[in-house]
Amino acid sequence: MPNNVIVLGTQWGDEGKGKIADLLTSKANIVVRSQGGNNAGHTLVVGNKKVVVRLVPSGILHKDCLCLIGSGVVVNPGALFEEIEELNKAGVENVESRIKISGASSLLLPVHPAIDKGSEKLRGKGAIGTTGRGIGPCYEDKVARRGVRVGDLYDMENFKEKLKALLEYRNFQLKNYYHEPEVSFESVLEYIEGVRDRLLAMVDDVSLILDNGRRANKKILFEGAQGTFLDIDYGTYPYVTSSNTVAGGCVTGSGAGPLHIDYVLGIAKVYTTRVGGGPYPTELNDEVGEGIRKRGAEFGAVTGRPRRTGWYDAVAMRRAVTINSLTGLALMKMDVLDGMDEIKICTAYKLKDGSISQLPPLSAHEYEGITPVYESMPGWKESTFGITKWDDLPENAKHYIKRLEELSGAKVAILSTGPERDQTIYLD
Ligand code: 2SA
Ligand code: MG
Repeated sequence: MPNNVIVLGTQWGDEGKGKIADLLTSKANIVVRSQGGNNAGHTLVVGNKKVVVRLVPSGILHKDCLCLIGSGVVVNPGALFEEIEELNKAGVENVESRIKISGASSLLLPVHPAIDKGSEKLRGKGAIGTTGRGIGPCYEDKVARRGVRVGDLYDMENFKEKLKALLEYRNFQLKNYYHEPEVSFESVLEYIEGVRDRLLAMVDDVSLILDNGRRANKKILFEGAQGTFLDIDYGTYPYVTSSNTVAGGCVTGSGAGPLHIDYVLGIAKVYTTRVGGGPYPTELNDEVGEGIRKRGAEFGAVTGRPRRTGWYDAVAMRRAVTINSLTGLALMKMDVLDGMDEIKICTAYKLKDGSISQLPPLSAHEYEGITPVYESMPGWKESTFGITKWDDLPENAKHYIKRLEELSGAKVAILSTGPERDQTIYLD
């Protein structure tokens, strides 16, 4: 693997980024998160231990790896410290001293989840199905230039003024639009004072650390969260998250220069899943989909929500390959498709007017009336669980993967056959 690698999801999140990031971080010196917050849930399995990281970069399990939280991340200090406690309890070494946070990252405050829940309620049938963590409202405040940032905590007089203005605005909404209890200035200030010193001790110049690391020939991993089709610009808007989940976001959200990326690794499952609302052309609302959910244990890592399941979507993948300038693909959860008679791949969309499209539309409403055009392939009866060599795969499984590669236009570099680190096939 080259030095500066982006790892990101090419579907709707939960592609298995945690496992791949964890594999690559065993060699990485630095891992950086550039967007999202504790809406992410990256499940890492090491030995018989299962750890879910949310805000903390996946590199944390490797004791010499430096973990950076970039300016594009929304930081909930309480959630961060809880996560650090869990990692400490799991026996991970020097957790807190290895995490560095950009002073330009946004502070997610106790008022943000309240707004998130209030606005979801107001959306009614059109609810986005957010994680309820306050991610969207925190980004709203950032973009509206009324947000508070981690670096604001250096000057508490200035911070208090900003906080007062922010809460005045948000409490007006809570009271008048959402009919939810207001969040008092005193309670937020007390909370912030309780986390301030500890948080400030972690602040550093993330952009500079990355540049120094690059010059010193260090291995740097940019860890994406959520997935390409949850991107605020290129996802199925408005059923998206509030940050840029595509490769470009890894650059702006970390402060690394755009020319300093050597490889973009896209992660996809050999089928698809989605949590929350929004278009999903290949969704299976039948026992086939139920089987995939059961065998794949497709439930949200953060909220426990059952994930929607469906066939692999090569149309969406075409867009993911170009928009992220994917160098290679890691295909995950191969074993979940074991034992099926037939497997389908969506190769095109048939639009409402009958025309055929090779690429997905840009907005959610344009998905109305779309039906997937499927190609059918025979399944395989043998188990692929834990296989580590390409040659050991059933012939039909090989054909399936080769077909996915052909349709996507990106090279398959990794194939995962189980949750453990060594249940992996490397292809060259
Ligand atoms: P939000 O909370 O504003 O980011 O929600 C907006 C949409 O983004 C989706 N979203 C996700 N989809 C999959 N996985 C995510 N993280 C957790 C996980 C989810 C969980 O890794 O398992 O535990 O439920 C994630 N985060 C955001 C969300 O479903 C909305 O569609
Ligand atoms: Mg996840």
